[in-house]
Amino acid sequence: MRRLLGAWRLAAPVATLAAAGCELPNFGAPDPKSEEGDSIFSLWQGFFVASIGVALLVWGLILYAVIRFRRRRDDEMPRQKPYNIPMEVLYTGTPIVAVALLFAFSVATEDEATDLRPDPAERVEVIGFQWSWQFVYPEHDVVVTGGPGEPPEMVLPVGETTHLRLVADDVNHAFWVPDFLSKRDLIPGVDNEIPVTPTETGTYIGRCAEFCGLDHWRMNFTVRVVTAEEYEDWLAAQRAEDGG
Ligand SMILES: [Cu+2]
Repeated sequence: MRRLLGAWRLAAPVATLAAAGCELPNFGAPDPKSEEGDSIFSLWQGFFVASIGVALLVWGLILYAVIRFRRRRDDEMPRQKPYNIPMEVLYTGTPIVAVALLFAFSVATEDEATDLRPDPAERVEVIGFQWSWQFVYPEHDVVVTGGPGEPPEMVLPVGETTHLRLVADDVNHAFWVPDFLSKRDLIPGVDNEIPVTPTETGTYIGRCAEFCGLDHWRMNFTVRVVTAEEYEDWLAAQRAEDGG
């Protein structure tokens, strides 16, 4: 799988060269702000380039058939050829190969983007409830709790891998930070955990992406990515606030 992924990475520059030296566009995706998002972003670009290739091939063949085999005289009956085995093998085999390749790249990317390390720098427990979030930092005795319409803020250190353990308190929710390009459900009774390694400081919007009841739309939060120093300061301030 890793080797396949390497081939995929190689495919991107090749496609770039083909596009006359200009960089591949985002194709509608936001610029990824995490390492996990980077690999998903490459997959998205690869899929888009592949789909453009397929579209050009299909439209080209349609256009060719329409022009080449058009009726030229009123009384003319086109040649009716029932079988063309090589052609049938080709148009059955090509989509199967294309789908298998896209599937393999998807699995490889998913493996990479969801790989849980044995020793993450930080761990945060994310608890979703109707209709907000609670972020628990078990190693630092820090708890951040939001309420409907009062989006809580998760603070993460830049460049470090944090494991987010996703726990649902009542019904299904989904943890989604669009700029990280990844999303995972919170399901009661299911242990879900995702890694996130933010690559840029800043504040990012987060949402619940699973319709979880009447006030689902108010279930927002923010993720603030800060430097290691700011992170320590924030933890200390939170602890002081909780203690007092
Ligand atoms: Cu929800």
